[in-house]
Amino acid sequence: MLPLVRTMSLFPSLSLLLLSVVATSYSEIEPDENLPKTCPVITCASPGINGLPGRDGRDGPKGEKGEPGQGLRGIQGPPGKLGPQGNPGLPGIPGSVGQKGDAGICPKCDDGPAVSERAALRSELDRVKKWLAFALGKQVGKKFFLTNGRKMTFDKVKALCTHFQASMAIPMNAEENKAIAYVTKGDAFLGITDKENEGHFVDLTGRPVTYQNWNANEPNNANSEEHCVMILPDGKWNDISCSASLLAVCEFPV
Ligand code: MMA
Ligand code: CA
Repeated sequence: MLPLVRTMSLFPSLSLLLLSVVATSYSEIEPDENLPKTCPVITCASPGINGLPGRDGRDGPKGEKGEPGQGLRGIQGPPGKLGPQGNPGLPGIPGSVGQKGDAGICPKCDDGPAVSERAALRSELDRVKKWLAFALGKQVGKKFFLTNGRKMTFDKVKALCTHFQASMAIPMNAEENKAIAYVTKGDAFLGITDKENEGHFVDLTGRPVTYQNWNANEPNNANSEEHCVMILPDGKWNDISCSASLLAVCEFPV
């Protein structure tokens, strides 16, 4: 190039000629948009053709961290690992009571003789009851009516029956009434009075009598002093003074 520049300075007309040739050749070439538009008019020495691009420079410093992305959320990941064991919970409420267990076994508890002894006593008691039923009284249902053959006031009969763990005879029905009449042959106190309320007969437990077997024209409360009840030989009833002396008859539970 230098030789050309020097030559052009030496021969301006030649330079113009050369330039026109160059210009002509440039106009025939398609203009390159990427190339800097250099002025083709030469007022000074014409510039040379651009050299090849240099090599890439070294990497710059690392940039600042970017803002979080706005992309779609990913799918849920797999479950995490099992955490540590928690503290023990509070005690639960008590359960319901279980069923009764089986009877225990006790090799040294020798209850064989006691069991056989109870059976023997039960057998003998049954035989004694039969003797009494045969010799002394008459059993009706679960009652035994017995008399000791003695006469006394109402209060004495009541105390006597209580002493023997029995109660005064109270007929609850015709069968029991008949049994009492049979045992006493009549003239015995029954456990019935109207002491509390005249004309309202109740038994010794306070219950109004439901079964009654009054004799004709009874109860008449003769002399206004008859608040107890007696059974006659035929089983009929008569109200009588509690101070009268009549047979004691008691009823015993079987
Ligand atoms: C008569 C009769 C009865 C009365 C007794 C008292 C014999 O019967 O009046 O009602 O209770 O006498 O002894
Ligand atoms: Ca009477």
